Amino acid sequence: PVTIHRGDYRRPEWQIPDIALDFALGITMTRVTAALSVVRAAPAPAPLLLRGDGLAAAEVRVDGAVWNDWRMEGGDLVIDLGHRDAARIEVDTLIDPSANTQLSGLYASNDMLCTQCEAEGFRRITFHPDRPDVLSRYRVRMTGDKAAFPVLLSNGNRVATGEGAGGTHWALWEDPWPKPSYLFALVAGDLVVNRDRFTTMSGREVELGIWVREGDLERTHHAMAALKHSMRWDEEVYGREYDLDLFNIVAVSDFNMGAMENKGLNIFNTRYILADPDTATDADFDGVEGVVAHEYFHNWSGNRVTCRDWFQLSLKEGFTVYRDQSFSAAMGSPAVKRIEDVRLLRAAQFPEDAGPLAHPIRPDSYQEISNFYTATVYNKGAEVIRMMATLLGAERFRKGTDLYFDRHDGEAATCEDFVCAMEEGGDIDLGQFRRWYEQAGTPKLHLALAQEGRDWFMDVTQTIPATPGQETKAPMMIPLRLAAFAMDGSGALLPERLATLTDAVQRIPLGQFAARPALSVNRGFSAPVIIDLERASGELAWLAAHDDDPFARYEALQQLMLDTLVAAVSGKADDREAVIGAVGQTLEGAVNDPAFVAEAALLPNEAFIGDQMVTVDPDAIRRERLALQMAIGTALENEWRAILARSAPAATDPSPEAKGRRRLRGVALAYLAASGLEDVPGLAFAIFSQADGMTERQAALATLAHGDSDERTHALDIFYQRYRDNPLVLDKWFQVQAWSQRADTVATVAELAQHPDFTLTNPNRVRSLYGAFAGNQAAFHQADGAGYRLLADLVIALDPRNPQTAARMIPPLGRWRRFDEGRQLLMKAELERILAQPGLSRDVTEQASKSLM
Ligand code: DPP
Ligand code: ZN
Repeated sequence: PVTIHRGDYRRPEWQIPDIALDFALGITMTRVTAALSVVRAAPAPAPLLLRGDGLAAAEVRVDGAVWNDWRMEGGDLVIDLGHRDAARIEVDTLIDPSANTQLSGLYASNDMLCTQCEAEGFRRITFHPDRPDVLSRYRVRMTGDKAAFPVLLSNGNRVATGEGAGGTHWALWEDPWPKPSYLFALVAGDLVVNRDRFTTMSGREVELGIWVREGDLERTHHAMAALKHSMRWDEEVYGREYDLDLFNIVAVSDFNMGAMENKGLNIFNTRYILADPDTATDADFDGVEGVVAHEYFHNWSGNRVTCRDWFQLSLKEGFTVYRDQSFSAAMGSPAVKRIEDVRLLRAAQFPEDAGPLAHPIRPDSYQEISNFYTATVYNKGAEVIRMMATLLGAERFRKGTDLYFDRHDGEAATCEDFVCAMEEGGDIDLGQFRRWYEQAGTPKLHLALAQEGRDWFMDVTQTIPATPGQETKAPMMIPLRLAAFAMDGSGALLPERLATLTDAVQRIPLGQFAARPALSVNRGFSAPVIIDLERASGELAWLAAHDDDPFARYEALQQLMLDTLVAAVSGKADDREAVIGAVGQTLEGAVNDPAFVAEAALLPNEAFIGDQMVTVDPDAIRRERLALQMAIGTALENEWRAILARSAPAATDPSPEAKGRRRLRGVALAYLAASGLEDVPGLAFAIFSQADGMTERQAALATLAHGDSDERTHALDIFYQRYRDNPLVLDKWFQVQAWSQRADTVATVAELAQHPDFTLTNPNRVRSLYGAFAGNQAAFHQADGAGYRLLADLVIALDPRNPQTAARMIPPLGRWRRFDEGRQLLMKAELERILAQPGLSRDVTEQASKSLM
């Protein structure tokens, strides 16, 4: 496999100001005629290199005449244009969308044709440089059977339509904004539309459309509301206005990613568009809102200012995730949103940063760019933007983003360009801060309180673990929000301040106190680091009850739970009573802030407990976590029952308060179930049957799925019968079973893989079963290796069909170093078995071979 290096970047030798594409559409055969106006951009006479993947060129025409000076190099088309400085190149390609199981390029989903071009799918449609620093104006003509494809969509504005021969019709679309090929999109199908309008801040009338299959229309209203809120928010917070008369979204069932920000024609996984209270949980609703916003925000952070090369991916993704996180925080509860974001970071990114696939948010090399759409590039990338926003403050950060957008509008930019704009706009030196772009690994801050007379200090030692290719690291610039409290209740001894760490070892003065204060650090999770600070359980419990920063209260309680669980797992004395007391105290806020209480009362998940240990012991973690859950469930039984006794809010009530109450009811039910009380299956089944919406229904079903009651079987049957024709809900049926804490879950997952409704053709279905299973630590790491075998079998079966989705299933196997020797051997053997398959994709080869290193 060829490794591509960031340092090898060269400017394109040819630019392509204009492209005309003509599609004669058919499910099994589509003819694409591409006309590229090319202009030499470098002085030296270089041939024109057009990338192709699985394409054949029958004929090349230059300025209207047949041209013979071309050759194929691998899949690429190389045209020698001699000393010409400009030319019009025409090439025809024939593609079969129905055979495109990779879901990259032009493919068929149900009876619809659609595209996915990021990162390198455009070369599967026609020959093209297919690099993001070649920007063109597109003119797209599509012709297709009117009955099969009544709706014909592409980027930009529809400028003409007409009827053709033999029951065909055509549409001509023009996108006035130059864009890279990865933002090209086309959709043809039998679709219905939810129409709306939006008036931008300067008075532009924009026609909005969400296109779905007949029958799905009623489930598009939440997405539409989210779109309009996003458009307004981007105007108000970033001064960014929409720039076309049309904004279309299409929902597609078979989709590798969550969604795609194609200019003026976003294409979405149905999962992030369709939602109503009967079929979608509150979390699903939030997912729709967040992803609609994310893709919309890309119109500026990604489309108007795009990436120079794929090493800069975090330029658009990290920034856009930060933007969608801020948006969702503003739409709901900022504290709860921050907790959710941090939980995701710790679940997905910290393990990546600590494993064989660790890479900086701006990687230095790759073999297959699809493998770098990672939690590091996206979520750590967002944390890096957030730290700059923290260092600059809101006003100067806005100056920085204004400068960035103004200076680079219409350009393909770099992460360095972004940092420069922050430095100039924010009037700050970010020299050392740039290491966040260069160094992988999660920094660890070892903290200790020190005292000299009445003066107190915080001594900080910063270390960053070695990661592949980076043995030694230099200290990072880290913004750390902190405060200190007197535990006697006399209040804040040190009101919140921002300390900026720059050195490996550093002493931060805190002020003068009579006694040791309770330290509240990394408030709001101001930096994506691991804090190592010895604190007594009494101090943590005090902070969990009294800290004035909600995130810090959550953290204190989580730390208390973690300390207790880690002690129990290692057979040391634990402080269960302190945890029960602190959870009980937290529950006193259940009425006023149910959403926060629900988050805070949840025990850390099994994987995160494992991350605290030298060697992960999945069975002991499962056992001790269940034991603690049972103890909390039993000790606070009355409180949990009281929460459930209050009437449930109507499922149609989307207010943060109602969402919080539903969430807390789910947590209460889970605690009662863990306590093993006899009436709980009946209670869960009653909630399941009487629920007027999916949030409660799924929570009850998931709780039942852990047990072995008759109610479990019954509820699973009812759920299946009721929703078997709704693929997104059926995904949940697979998912709750794969999440189950039952001892036979590996066998169940193997059985479900043979279920008539399981299919490898739909990525959502694959993720709902195997993705959920790989996240079920005790089941996946079953000591006999059956879980590993199951996942490896999937990768091997899926790779020939869909390498992108197959490769995403590898990282759980790559965590072998964290486990005992027996499991290590079993995990490595499966990685080796995968690598031994003939004809393995570049995607899976890269992930599996790096995972073994
Ligand atoms: N679909 C991906 C995203 O929006 C790729 N751009 O993040
Ligand atoms: Zn994105």
